[in-house]
Amino acid sequence: MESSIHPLAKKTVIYYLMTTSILLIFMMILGVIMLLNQGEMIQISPEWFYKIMTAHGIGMVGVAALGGTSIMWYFLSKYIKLRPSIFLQNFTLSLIGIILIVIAIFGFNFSDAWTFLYPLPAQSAQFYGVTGPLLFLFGVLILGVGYLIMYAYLAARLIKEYGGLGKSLGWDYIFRGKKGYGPPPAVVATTMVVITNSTAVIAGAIVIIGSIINILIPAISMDPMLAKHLTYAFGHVFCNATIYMAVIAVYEVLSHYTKRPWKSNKAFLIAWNASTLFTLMIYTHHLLMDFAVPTWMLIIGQVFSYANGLPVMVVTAYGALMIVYRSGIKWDFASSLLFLAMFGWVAGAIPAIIDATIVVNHVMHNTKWVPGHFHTYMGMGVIAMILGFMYYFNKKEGSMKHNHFDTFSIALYFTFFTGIVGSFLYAGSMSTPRRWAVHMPEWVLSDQIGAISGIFVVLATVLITVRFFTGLKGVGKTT
Ligand code: HEM
Ligand SMILES: [Cu+2]
Repeated sequence: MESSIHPLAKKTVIYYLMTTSILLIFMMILGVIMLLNQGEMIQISPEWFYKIMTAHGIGMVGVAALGGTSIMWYFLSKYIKLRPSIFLQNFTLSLIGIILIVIAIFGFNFSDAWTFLYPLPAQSAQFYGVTGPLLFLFGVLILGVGYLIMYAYLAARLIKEYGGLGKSLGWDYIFRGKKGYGPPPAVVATTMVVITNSTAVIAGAIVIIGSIINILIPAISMDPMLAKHLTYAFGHVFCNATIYMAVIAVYEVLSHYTKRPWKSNKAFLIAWNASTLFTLMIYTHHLLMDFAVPTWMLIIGQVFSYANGLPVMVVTAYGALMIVYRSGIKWDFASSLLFLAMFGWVAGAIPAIIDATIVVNHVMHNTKWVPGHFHTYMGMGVIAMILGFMYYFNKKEGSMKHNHFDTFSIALYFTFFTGIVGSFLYAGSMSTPRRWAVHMPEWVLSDQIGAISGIFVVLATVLITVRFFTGLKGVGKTT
């Protein structure tokens, strides 16, 4: 059953991981620069701050998506024969998208944040010219098209192999009383991501095309409220989907290490089905401040935000504890990173649940509390899973072995990432607004603590990345 991965797909995994890790380091440096500026340790102009913030936001989402995709493809290949050219085309279109985005930001001053909320791009087009917003929007569109093609292909493959997406989500076991275990977790998770993220990317494509038309022909405009709905239906779900792709590594790697299969029992299948549905429903928590949105919609946003990730998180955390319990598992770089990552994910959900409460949201939203939450689940969850997968890949496909150096860099990463998110959450609880280039004197200390922690996180990530690149030499022999 082991690695039936096509040699070209294996090479492509390497392209994905190399791009992910290098981009990650650059984006982290941009994050540190923002904190150094907010902490008054360096001074950059507000124009530069917002360019950097835009690049960091979209770049990090891209990093998580590329890393997550490589995990999904690598493990899904164990169960279904996949055509590597599709995997490679997604990489190519992503790369083209990234290049256009970089040119838009640093060449043409696009700085409307990665959420490109309509009508901001049209307004800044009047200021800096249409090239920046158009390049940026086309960049994101091309990237989205790459994902859409990949998801359409995966959907077709899942339907062919399992007889339908309902079947690959285990409906036979949930609704028709079929006995035994459902499809492998990698298949269930991929189905969930295909359904939710295709929807998200289509919503994103509609609003991006609308925005592009509006920039070219200002007489044709969109309803800003509708545009905001579509934008967050895209942004929220796209970010969320990265973790549902990356978590496949937790299932596969922990079961490989413990030599116990991670089976899709009924609770597991119900959880994934529930999260599929909820993920699509809850983006309205980004609109809790918009009084024009009908109350029932906001209540759905609130109630299901509590429930959203919980089912999958609970079955995953519980499953991981059970599979590890008395298994005599050998803890090394991959198994420990993936185990820790799961708790980063759980920890990151707690501040989100607090913030999703409407009354709290009115105070906390748009404060640093929000970056505090998503940096926890992205940085210590998704990214840690991707780093864990990088080690696993080199160990499984090459000959890399854990050493004390790895223990050190992993500890460094988690310790100081806790410092970053701690400083964000603390700043948020003092009502420090997010997305402000310049901070009041009473907020500066938390920024400085964040910046110093950030420098150590960059260092840890550089160490891990260097290990990854040197470990790849061993993989070269087998590809
Ligand atoms: C060394 C690590 C990092 C540092 C120092 C850092 C720092 C920052 C800072 C200072 C901001 C702006 C906060 C504000 O609104 O005032 C920010 C925003 C953001 N970061 Fe990070 N970050 C790091 C890692 C990450 C990672 C790993 C991810 C995701 C994978 C990420 C995703 C984002 C996103 C999506 C935003 C929002 C941008 C926006 O508001 O438009 N960051 N980060
Ligand atoms: Cu959201």
